[in-house]
Amino acid sequence: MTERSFVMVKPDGVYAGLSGEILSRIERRGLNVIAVRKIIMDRAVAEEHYGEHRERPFFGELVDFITSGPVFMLAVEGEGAIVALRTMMGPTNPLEAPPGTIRGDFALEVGQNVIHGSDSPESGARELALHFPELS
Ligand code: D4T
Repeated sequence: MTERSFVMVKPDGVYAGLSGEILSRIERRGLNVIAVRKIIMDRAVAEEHYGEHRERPFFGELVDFITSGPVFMLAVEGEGAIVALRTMMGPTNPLEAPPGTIRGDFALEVGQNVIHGSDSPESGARELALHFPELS
């Protein structure tokens, strides 16, 4: 089934110069990148994006981190895009991520794990409406 995902290279990944590498991996997988934007995310938008984690102890640090520098945001579409991207990213904790995955190749810490990708079609729709409203 054709799905849409919101993907974001986080500030650590942008700082490390990984935006092009990650865009390239997504394109070479055969997924369709339908929009891109590089911005520093507003704090209010970041709090909305991570709303499900509002009560978690790491919420403040998470929002501080994601607004600490530019992020490279992508709207991605394709067959099974959600699962395809999640498997390319690897698990949230990079120490559990196998080599060949983005986190397994480029990250070590859960708090600086280089990339975000929507975890379900519903999250994809919510996150794309938040960050790429022009696609709605
Ligand atoms: P994102 O949303 O960034 O793609 O991450 P995941 O979907 O893989 O993981 P998540 O929603 O469980 O976590 C969101 C974000 O919070 C950071 N985090 C997470 C953290 O700093 N400490 C923690 O203990 C956890 C669980 C990492 C990703």
